[in-house]
Amino acid sequence: MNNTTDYFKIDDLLTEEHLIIRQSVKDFVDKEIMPVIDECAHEHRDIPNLMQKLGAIGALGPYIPTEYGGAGLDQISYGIIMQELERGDSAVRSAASVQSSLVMYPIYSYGSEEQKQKFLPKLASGEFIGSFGLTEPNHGSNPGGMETRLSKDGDNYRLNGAKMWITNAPVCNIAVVWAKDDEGKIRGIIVEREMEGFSTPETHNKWSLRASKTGELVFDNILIKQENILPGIQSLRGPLSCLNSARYGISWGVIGAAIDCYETALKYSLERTQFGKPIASYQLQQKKLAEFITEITKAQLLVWRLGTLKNEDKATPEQISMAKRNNVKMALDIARESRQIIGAMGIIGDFPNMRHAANLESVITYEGTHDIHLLITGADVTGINAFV
Ligand code: TGC
Ligand code: FAD
Repeated sequence: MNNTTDYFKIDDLLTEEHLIIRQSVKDFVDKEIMPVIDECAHEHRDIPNLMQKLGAIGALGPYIPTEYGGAGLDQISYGIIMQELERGDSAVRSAASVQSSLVMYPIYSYGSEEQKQKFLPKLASGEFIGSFGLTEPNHGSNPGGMETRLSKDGDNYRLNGAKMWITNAPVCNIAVVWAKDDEGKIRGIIVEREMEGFSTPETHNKWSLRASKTGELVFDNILIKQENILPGIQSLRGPLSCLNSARYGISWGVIGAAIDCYETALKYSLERTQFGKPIASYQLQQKKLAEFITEITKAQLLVWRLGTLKNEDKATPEQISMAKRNNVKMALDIARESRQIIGAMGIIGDFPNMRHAANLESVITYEGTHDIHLLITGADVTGINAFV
């Protein structure tokens, strides 16, 4: 019997440091997340002090240099951390990936030295929670059409507009917001909680990512000084480069959710007896389990190779799109199918499969929908852009 989830000995491709990081994040998730996640998701509330706890284990900005409070780790370490966090819940990985890739990364890549010193250490420790505002009510897949405006006002600027579906909006201290200036160029702005005209209404009634807060960012003529504008970027390339990093993390993260579903279903199928035999002895159930571990293994190899390319700064956005698309669908399919193995028990919170499946319905939509990533691959292989 070989019931490992390291079926192709991919651990042999990892360093001693990678394995230590994985074990320590696994221990954190087992101790801090697993005991509370079902209740938090049921009650639609955050995991207590999650950001400070993630900061304490180095999960916020793992690849940001240590001089700015990050952990200075490589891209495979970042992926491994995301995988272990999402084994607990996509909301936990979401919190870490928004903070790391969508808030710290743009400040680190495009911010002034003052902005880096002011914000990065507080974001790395979890003292500050950040959010990322790209999506708008009328512009989801097509962020280039954004209506939020940054208009010149004497020596300063005014910010008007609204963002929607924003992870951690209701609880953020700062938001990295993308808006068009008077020349139509896309600028990155650091909006601070206490700025007059800034509000963040919460989005209620979610059936997915229930242990994570989602909301709007509303800008009512907010006064923005030059010191809050990222000087290093004036194009859609800015937010899309952040998405490359977050999508990469997701392509690792969802493997964690898939592994949790697979392990739960495998154990249940060996223990549950029907017609006098464990259900694991029936071919239909074995087919499902065999396919789960096959798909998990393929996904693991894909992200290991992608992480290696990313460490060498050779990963293309199109490769990242392919990995995000493939791995999220893989995890969602496993979550849905594995829930069936658990029968009626699978619909209650004692088992994680339905919670993961519901979460993954968001993951397959955010950071570029399943269709959009397919079109990115389609454009790459044909040279023809099908978006427009
Ligand atoms: P297009 O004309 O192709 O490009 C505009 C400029 O951007 C550059 N570019 C990229 N740069 C870096 N990385 C990428 N992946 C890039 N893709 C394009 C491009 O070179 C160009 O640069 P420049 O310098 O010439 O101006 O843009 P388009 O308007 O046709 O749109 C392309 C498209 C559809 C692929 C893109 O807009 C897209 O990916 N749409 C999906 C939107 C999306 O993913 N939104 C995510 C919002 S954030 C979120 O969901 C967070 S969830 C967080 C959580 O809780 O975990
Ligand atoms: P639409 O763009 O309206 O798409 C609807 C459907 O049309 C999709 O199936 C799509 O694939 C399809 N479609 C669109 N265009 C095309 C085309 N050209 N060809 C073929 N099919 C097409 N955004 C942020 O900026 N920051 C966040 O922190 C954030 N967090 C999120 C958290 C959650 C829980 C969720 C659910 C979303 C979050 N988002 C965030 C928003 C997310 O990125 C968008 O929902 C996503 O980009 C899709 O946009 P949309 O929902 O407007 O769908």
